Amino acid sequence: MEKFPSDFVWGYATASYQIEGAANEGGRGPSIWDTFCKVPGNIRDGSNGDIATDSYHRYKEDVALLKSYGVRAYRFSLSWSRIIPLGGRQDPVNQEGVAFYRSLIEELLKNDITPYVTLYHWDLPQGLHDRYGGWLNKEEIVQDYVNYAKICFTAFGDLVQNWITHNEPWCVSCLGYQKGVFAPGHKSNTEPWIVAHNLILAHAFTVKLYRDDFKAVQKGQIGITLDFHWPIPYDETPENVEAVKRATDFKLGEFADPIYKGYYPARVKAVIGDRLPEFTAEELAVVKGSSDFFGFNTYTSQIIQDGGDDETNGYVKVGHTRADGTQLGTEAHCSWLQSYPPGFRSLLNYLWKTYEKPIYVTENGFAVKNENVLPLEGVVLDTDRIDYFDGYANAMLQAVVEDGVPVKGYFGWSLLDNFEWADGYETRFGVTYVDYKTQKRTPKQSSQFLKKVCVAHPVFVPLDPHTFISLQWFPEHIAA
Ligand code: GBH
Repeated sequence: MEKFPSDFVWGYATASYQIEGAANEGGRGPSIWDTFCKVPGNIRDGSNGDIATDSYHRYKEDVALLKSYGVRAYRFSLSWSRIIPLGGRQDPVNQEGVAFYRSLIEELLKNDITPYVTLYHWDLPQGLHDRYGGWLNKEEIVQDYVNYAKICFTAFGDLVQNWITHNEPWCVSCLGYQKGVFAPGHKSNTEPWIVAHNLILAHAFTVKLYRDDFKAVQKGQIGITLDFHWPIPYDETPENVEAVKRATDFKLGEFADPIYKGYYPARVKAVIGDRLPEFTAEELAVVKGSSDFFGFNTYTSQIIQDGGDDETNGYVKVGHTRADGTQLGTEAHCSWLQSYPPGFRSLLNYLWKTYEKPIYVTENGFAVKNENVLPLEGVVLDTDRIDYFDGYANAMLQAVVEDGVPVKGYFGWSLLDNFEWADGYETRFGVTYVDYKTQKRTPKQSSQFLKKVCVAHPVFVPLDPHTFISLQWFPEHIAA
């Protein structure tokens, strides 16, 4: 019977475009998501982030909610185009935007809540996309991103000691430039690799700037957040076991290997060939080792089969149904997500053994099916979400206590129901129900469940029989 360490960080996460609203207020310039949402068919319910959860105006109420949920950390993102409306290094800074984030940070600190600040959660200033192609233009975007980061470190770094450069660069490059299901909606087989490369460089040169010019005084840490779901082979045929490794390299290794080890994965190079840019020696020196921790978001596990035409995942088919026809776990409102705690434990072990960095789980959460109507009595009994958090917290505890994985913190996704990108407002991930007509916030039962976990650090019973650890597909990681 064991507990989480007493300095374990518990928090909730959000992102600017998903919650702020006030799209045309406070001097904010448009981002590529404002533009993307206007194209009919891009967002399932035809909605956008113009109002979202109105957190630009209601941030004090949101901080009060965090406080009432017993967490001591909050991960949120800054809207680049609220700080620099046109985005570029020659463009004016919007002091009203800076003041807004300053007020939010001060409100958090007043309530003993530590800010974890993401610089980029997908909302590129439209100005940069129009001016030179945004993430496609290495010479320009890296300098503009570093300049934006410098403004943020200067404006907030006296109060912020935890920085995350990018959120899920795989989603930016592959969903934005290959599948076209996220902004800016491009469909290309060359662009995603250029964008991925430029995202890595922008991240790395920003970390260098922080370490060279800010860290000594501000004493913070800085890293990146990647996304990954634990892959399980459909069966033990060599093709499907190899497919798992390829999927891992394409989705995780594409970013993690350069940043933590200093090279692109061989399997990605072999398939992408000269569409994959190369780092110069000087760039590589900056890229390698450019993250103080391993930030990652994870939601589910995936059953992987060789084949298909999806290059972004490494030509594998992704599902949740095992060879014997059974499902991995409880289905969510969105088809890509099923609850499967054992995969979380395995993933934490894999990340630690492969990359050897302390880990922050910067997002983890569940969208309960058909949660759209607030029950009349105002109590949202979100049992599937509670079960999810229970299972995932247990799996994490086992990774920490039994396997010795240094997980430093955990952020539930999300504080509030919010704008779920291409899903619009139908899919709800919050521990707080938001009535989008009135913006009234109602805590769901899951918020009270997680409160017990993080306030009391209760004792969990380790080794629930279903939370086995399964690293057998990566034999190099099995302890002797
Ligand atoms: C995270 O993305 C995001 O960081 C967060 O903003 C978001 O609200 C949260 O998760 C919940 O979704 O891959 O073509 O089937 C998680 C990664 C990327 C998973 C998009 C679902 C669906 C489109 N997500 N993906 S596709």
